[in-house]
Amino acid sequence: MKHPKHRLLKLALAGVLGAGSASALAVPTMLGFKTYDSNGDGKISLEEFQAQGGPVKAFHDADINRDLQLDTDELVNASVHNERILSGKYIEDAWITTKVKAMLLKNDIVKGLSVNVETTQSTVQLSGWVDSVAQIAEVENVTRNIEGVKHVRNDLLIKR
Ligand SMILES: [Ca+2]
Ligand SMILES: [Ca+2]
Repeated sequence: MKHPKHRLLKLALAGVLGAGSASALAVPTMLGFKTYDSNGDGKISLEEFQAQGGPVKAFHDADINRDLQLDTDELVNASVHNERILSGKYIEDAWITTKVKAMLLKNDIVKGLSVNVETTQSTVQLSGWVDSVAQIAEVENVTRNIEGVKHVRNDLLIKR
């Protein structure tokens, strides 16, 4: 049984992450910022990104502050991320698991909870019991910000 609020939160997060095509991850970053920024406003919109053949999912992955625009830093990050994928340099799953656990321990909002962390091919699976929706969000937030984490599966539940 899933707590209704938990479900709502998951839906909200899914909305933020966008419903783009999950296929091609490749970002044609070799083109450079100015090639993308066709209207010259210093930011790359989704339309501009797609016009150069950039996949929707890559755009959302790269848009760290989620303002639906890519700035230079975000494009550079996407580029680095992309090169890692292309060269097969995945950050090791065990390292990610260790790092997530360490960061959760340091976090005042969620420390002391028994959160299970498992990583498979850079996807982190979270499970266990917490006390509130805020804690679910915080655990997910902490996890997403760990370097090398590509996806988070959040199956945390709220204790009754
Ligand atoms: Ca622009
Ligand atoms: Ca942005």
